[in-house]
Amino acid sequence: MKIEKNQVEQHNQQHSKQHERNFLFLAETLTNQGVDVGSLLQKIGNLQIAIPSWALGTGGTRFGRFSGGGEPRNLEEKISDIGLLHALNRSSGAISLHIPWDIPQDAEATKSLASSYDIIFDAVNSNTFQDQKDQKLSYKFGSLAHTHKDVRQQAIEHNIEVIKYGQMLGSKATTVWLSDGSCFPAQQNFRKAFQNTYESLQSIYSHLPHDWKMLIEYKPYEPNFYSTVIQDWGTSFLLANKLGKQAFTLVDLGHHLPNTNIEQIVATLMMEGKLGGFHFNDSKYGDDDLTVGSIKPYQLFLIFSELVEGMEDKNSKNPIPAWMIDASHNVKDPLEDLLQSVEAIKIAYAQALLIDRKELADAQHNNDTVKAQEIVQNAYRTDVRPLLAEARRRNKAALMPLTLFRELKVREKLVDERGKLTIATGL
Ligand code: AFD
Ligand code: MN
Ligand code: MN
Repeated sequence: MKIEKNQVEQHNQQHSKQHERNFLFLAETLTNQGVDVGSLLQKIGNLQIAIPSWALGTGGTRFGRFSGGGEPRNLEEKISDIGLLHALNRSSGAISLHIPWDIPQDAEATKSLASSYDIIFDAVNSNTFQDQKDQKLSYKFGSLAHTHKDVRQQAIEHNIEVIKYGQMLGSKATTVWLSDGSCFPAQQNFRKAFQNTYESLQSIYSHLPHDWKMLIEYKPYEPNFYSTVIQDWGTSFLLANKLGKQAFTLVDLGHHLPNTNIEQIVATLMMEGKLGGFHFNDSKYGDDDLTVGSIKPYQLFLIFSELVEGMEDKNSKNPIPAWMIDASHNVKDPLEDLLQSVEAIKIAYAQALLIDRKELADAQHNNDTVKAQEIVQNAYRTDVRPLLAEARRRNKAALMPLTLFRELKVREKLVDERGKLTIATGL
């Protein structure tokens, strides 16, 4: 199924009256506050968020998985699903592949299919947290950190292969997330595990094309419960610094222990020019992978406040991070969930753009705590949704993507096309 331009236009016409009223009112209020609404709309409209290929099917837990129907059965259908999202919001113009789940059979054909939907290839992801059917050695006790050299070598070669697939498709980064660690005290020698990981990453890094980045994720626990080799941002940052200019830390919002001050991590990494990528999701307990902004929207906004400060800093050496959603949908329709996540990201971004940086800097300098809070909360409490809708309208996307998704009965049509019992690869 494909969403046609005239279906979007028709929807926009139908809803334009109400939208214009909302937008004009907000635009006037913001203009009176000294905000340049034109440039704000441009920034909001330009932000693209990559969709991971593994988030298009129903996710599950170790207790089970309840498939929703019409899930994409192969890479082509995953690309076409993202094409649907992108047609609706013009903000999801990139896909992130997980190898070996998404090995392209014919890279040129895959590339041209994606570009027919205006989609490019974001970071490629390796998988050494599972054993594949035809795999010689097991990753049960780790991959890049494994005690045995031949296992480490196998994992290194897999990562190099992932980069090769990415090159064929025009990706510019590879993301390494390791499940390596231990479940019990004394199971693993921390120093050796770290050193092995570092040396393995060095081998992979030496195969990185010169215009590529290596993004290193960290995670405090799961699937290993006692220790994780790259447990926190400090360890990832340490590795990235040791590896070199092309290595960066990737922040996944779900990969922190409760109450961690993620916005402060973001600020520090950006200051050091080492924030390479971002995985958005939300979480109550751990790596819950819930819809972005569904649990802690204020935290998301504060994180965006730091991201905006980092991005708008003219002296910053940090590249613009690779934005991606890394979520899992257990009860919602994955496409609807992703539309909600993109919307939440853009809301937080727009609100962060509204913060009066100069006033805030003054309040901070004068230790005026009350004023500093007022400034950021004033931005946070602004209903920016008409700005998002207007930015979409200007990009020829739908005023209300989720409403149009339902009006067009997209899921019903996908179930008709693909069947009820399809299952997408992923977790
Ligand atoms: C993990 C990580 C990582 C990985 C993904 C696999 O967040 O991004 O690639 O899940 O599905 O928890
Ligand atoms: Mn992630
Ligand atoms: Mn995760």
